[in-house]
Amino acid sequence: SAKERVDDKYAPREVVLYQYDACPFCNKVKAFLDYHDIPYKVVEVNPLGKKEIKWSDYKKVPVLVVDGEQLNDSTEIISTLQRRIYGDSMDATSSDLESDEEEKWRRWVDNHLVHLLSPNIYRTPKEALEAFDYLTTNGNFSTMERMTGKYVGAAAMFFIGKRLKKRHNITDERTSLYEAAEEWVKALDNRTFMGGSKPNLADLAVFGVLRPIRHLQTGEDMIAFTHIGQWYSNMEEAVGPSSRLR
Ligand code: GSH
Repeated sequence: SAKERVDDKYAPREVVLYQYDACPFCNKVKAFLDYHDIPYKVVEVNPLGKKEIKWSDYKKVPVLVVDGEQLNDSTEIISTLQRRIYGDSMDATSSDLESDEEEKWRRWVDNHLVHLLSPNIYRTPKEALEAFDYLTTNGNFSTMERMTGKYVGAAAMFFIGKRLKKRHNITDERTSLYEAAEEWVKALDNRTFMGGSKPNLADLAVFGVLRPIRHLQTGEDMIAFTHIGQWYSNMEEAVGPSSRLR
């Protein structure tokens, strides 16, 4: 199996993820934890007020608390966990070659791929409504917020999507997303995963940010109109079921 098990010696004891359920950055961290079968608790943060992270100076999600220690920023969190899990056991020579590529594509996810998501999922009023409905179903909102939020929120996101599109110089959001998907497939260069027979951190990052949009119209279109589907299925199988504690 492509699954990675963590040596008990390095496994964290208690892991708590402060998140928004559909946030791409949070989903990167979840993909890493799920893949490594690291059990974690989730605290769903209410984005209006964020009282669940009042105790923190850092005001974004994800925040991961590992055995009492706070880690911020998805990429930092994953790098820190990776170092702790593998530390000295990493074979320096063979991994050095890969790490340039791996790092390059992890940066590509943070600097390019994530910016394509909002303009796509909120592209049309219909899609904005679908996406917003999905986000609020799993998110931490009061009934009142949920009810008033649906149309107002979807409309707001529709316009925010347009503004982000402009800011990141995107002319056609679907074309840009399809191009990104094909760029990734090309980078795989016929390997099952960028990491070879097992996913590396770039595979987990791409998969993580795409997972929350997979069953929205955007995700369905991306699977239908690009060649990313095979890799995506391989990732689903490699990552396996969530290790989230209920
Ligand atoms: N670079 C950070 C990471 O990779 O974790 C970005 C995290 C981020 O921007 N998170 C968003 C956030 O918390 C949610 S998707 N925004 C602040 C807010 O909601 O007020």
